[in-house]
Amino acid sequence: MPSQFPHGFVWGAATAAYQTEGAVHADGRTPSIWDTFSHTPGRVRAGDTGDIADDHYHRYDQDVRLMSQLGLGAYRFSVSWPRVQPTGRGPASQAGLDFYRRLVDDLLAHGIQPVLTLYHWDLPQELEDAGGWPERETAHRFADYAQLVAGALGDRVQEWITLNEPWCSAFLGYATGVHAPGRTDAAAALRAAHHLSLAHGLGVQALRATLPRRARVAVALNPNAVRARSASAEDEDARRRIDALANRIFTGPMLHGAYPADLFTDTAAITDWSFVQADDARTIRQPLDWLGINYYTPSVVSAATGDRPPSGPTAYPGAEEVTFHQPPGTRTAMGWTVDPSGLYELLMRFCREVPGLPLAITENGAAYDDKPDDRGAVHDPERIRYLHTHLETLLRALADGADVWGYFVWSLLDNFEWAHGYSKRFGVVYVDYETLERVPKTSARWYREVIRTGQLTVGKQKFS
Ligand code: PNW
Repeated sequence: MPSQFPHGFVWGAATAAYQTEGAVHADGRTPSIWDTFSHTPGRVRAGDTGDIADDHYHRYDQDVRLMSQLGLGAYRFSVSWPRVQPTGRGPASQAGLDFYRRLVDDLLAHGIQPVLTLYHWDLPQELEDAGGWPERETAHRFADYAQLVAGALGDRVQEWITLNEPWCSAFLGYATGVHAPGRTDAAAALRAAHHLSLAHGLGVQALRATLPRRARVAVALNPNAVRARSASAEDEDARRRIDALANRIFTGPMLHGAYPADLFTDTAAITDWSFVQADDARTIRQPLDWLGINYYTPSVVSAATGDRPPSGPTAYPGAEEVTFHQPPGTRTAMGWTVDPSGLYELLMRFCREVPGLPLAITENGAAYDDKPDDRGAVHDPERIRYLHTHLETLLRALADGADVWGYFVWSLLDNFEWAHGYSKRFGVVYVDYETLERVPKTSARWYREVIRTGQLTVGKQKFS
C-alpha cells in the first residue's frame, strides 16, 4: 500500500461558529437556538454557553497564524446565520459580513483555502419561534440566507457547504432534544429532516444562481457506519432500519432524487409524510461538486435486548425496538469506540453508490482529557494514534479507488462541544478557558509533519 498521499491532497482543520466565535452580542447579532438552549438551566453540562467560547471572533488573526504555522491548506468554518442576518429574514448585517470578509481575506493572504459551511446548527431564534425546521417556510428562509452570503463572499470563497449533519439538527434537536431547540416530538423531527433536505436543495439552487462558475457546492453528512450484531434476519432488519433513518433519509432525496420506500413503511405510525410535496424530490436532488463525510465511530445494532435499557426518547423514530451496542475497542473521552474500519466502509460505499462524486472527509477526530504538564506542554498521544489509524485507513481507501480530495481534522481548537460544554476537548490546539491562550498539542506538531511530508511514517517515528 502506498504510504504517500496524492499530490495536491488538501489538508485542513474544521470548526463551527457557535463552538468557537463567542462575541454573541457583537455587531447586532441576535440569539440563535443554541444561545437560548445553552442559557436554559440543565441543558448543557455545568451551565456552559458559547458566550465567549474561544473568542475566535476577536482572535481570528492569531488563529489564522496558528493555521499557517501548521501548514494547513484549507480551513473549514461556519457562518453564524444570526450574525449576518439577525432576524433570519430580511436585510444583512454588514458588520457581521465584514467579520467573515476579514477572516477569509486573512486566510487567502496566508494561502489557506476557505471552506464555508452555511449552517452548522445555529438557527436564528426568531425562525424557531415561527416553528423552526418542522416548518417548510424555514427552508425558504435558508435559501434567502444562502443567497445573501453568496452575494457577499462569492468573490473570494470557492468551496461551499450548505448544511452540516442535518441528521443531528433533525433528530438530536427535535426527537431526543439533547441539542437545540430541545424538542421531543418524533413527528416534528421527521418533518425537520425533510425541510432540512429541502433547504439544502433550495440553497444549492440559490448558490448556483449567485456564485461564479468556478465555485463548488457540497453538503456535509454524518453517515452512520451501521453493522448488524449478527447475521440473523432480525438483526439485519435492525441494521436496515437504522440505515434508512440515519443515512438513506438524506442520501435518498439528495443524491438519488427519491425517499426509500422502507423509510415510509417503518415510520407510518408516526407520520404520513404528507408534508412532502410533489416536486420536492426534484428540488432536493441538485448536482453536487463533492460530498463531505464526517466520521467518528461505527455503530452496532441488534433487534434483541441490549447492554443498556433505552433511556429517554429515541433518536430513531420508527426503530424503537432496535438496540445499540458498544462496538469493541478503546474509547475516546466521548465514549466513542476507536474503529477506523467504518470510515473505509463509508468511503467505499459512496464511491460505489455515486460514481464520479468526489468526497472529502469534512470532520474526523477525537476528544481526550488533555491537560498541560508542569511546563505548559500538552501531550496527546491517543489523539495522534486516533488520527494516524484513520489516515492509514484513508490511504487504503484511496488505493482501492476512493476519490477523496481532502481531510479536515475536527477540530483546530478545543471548543464548545454542544451539550457537553467545554468538558470535551477535540482540538489539536489546546485552549486555556481562563486566559484563552492557545497551546498547540503534540498532535498539532505531528499533523504539521504529515502535512509537510504527505506521509504518515515520519510522524509516527517521531511522535508515538
Ligand atoms: C459533530 N451523535 O457532532 C459536529 O459536526 C461537530 O460540531 C461536533 O463538535 C463533532 O461532531 C464532535 O461531536 C456530532 O450523537 C454530535 O451521533 C453528536 C453526534 C454526531 C456528531
